[in-house]
Amino acid sequence: MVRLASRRLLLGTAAAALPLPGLLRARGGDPEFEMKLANDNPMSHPNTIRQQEAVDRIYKDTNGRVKISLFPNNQLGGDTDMLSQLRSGALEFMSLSGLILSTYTPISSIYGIGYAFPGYKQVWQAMDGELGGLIRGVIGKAGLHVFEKTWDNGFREISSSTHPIRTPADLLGYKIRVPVSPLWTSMFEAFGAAPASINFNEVYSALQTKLVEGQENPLINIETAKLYEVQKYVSMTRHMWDGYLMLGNGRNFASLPADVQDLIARNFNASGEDQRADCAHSDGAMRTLLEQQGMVFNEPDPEAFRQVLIKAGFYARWKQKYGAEAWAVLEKYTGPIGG
Ligand code: X2X
Repeated sequence: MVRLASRRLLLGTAAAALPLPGLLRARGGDPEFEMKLANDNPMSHPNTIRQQEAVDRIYKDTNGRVKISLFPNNQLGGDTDMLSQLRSGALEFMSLSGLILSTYTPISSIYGIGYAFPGYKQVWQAMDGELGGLIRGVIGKAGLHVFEKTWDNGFREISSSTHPIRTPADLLGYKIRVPVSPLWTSMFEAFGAAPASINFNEVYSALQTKLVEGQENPLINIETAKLYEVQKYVSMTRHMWDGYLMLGNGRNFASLPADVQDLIARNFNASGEDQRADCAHSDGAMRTLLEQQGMVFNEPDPEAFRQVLIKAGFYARWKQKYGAEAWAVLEKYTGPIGG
């Protein structure tokens, strides 16, 4: 322990002066722990960039003792596949939407209820506070490790190849891709649309072949996954917020020495905060880029969509599923929902 700490100090001083690649191998030999981290984000997405930074820091701070290799962009499969790998222990770490994880731990989709959060301030208060704590508690008991800081996915907008979504009526019978999660399907069914559950790694081709007309995602995902090549319109519906939970296989993580666990957690959490900052102000720049690619934007009235969800019994149904207690925790941050 002492030796490691003093090496780290030395490394810190030298690394600050100038980068010395050879120094990373000062310990010599193979890494003591080799693990994998996987995500569903393209190379240029802040998730991939910040996750790479985190694993690089972990490698450096342990003098090469802990090597986590990043597999971005669905290299290890779609989210559903990666989640089974994570659960079995074949994969050690992944970032995943809590809504997709809800096929395993139903409570983890609660933050994605339509039109619940007015903005990021309330989102991060909730996810860093009691709501996030409630979700993380359930996931922890289900055999996964979940790191404290949730990363940002973003507020979601609808893109389309056929027509813009101006009013809820434009969604009637609308063929839209949604991620694999009961909450998403339920919400678009409540709008009267025809949702199809498709993993993100198949979205581009589903749009290209017109299997579906549209999809919904934060602008940063529409841009980095180049969905503008196969979509024309973006309707700024901002219908829900989604985040990425940083997950680990529970058994595997618990078997690591405490100092390694702590170092991994500190680095993932710190990079998560950096990633939030990257995403926070990205919408304006992303919109400009997407407009340059020929996409046409419109701003629908969110209230009209919320009213449809109320009338369809969407909020009442999900309140019952999550339970009044969990719903009350959500409402502490969002104010009354669905009234
Ligand atoms: O699948 C999606 O649409 C994505 C990338 O936003 C999620 O991870 C939920």
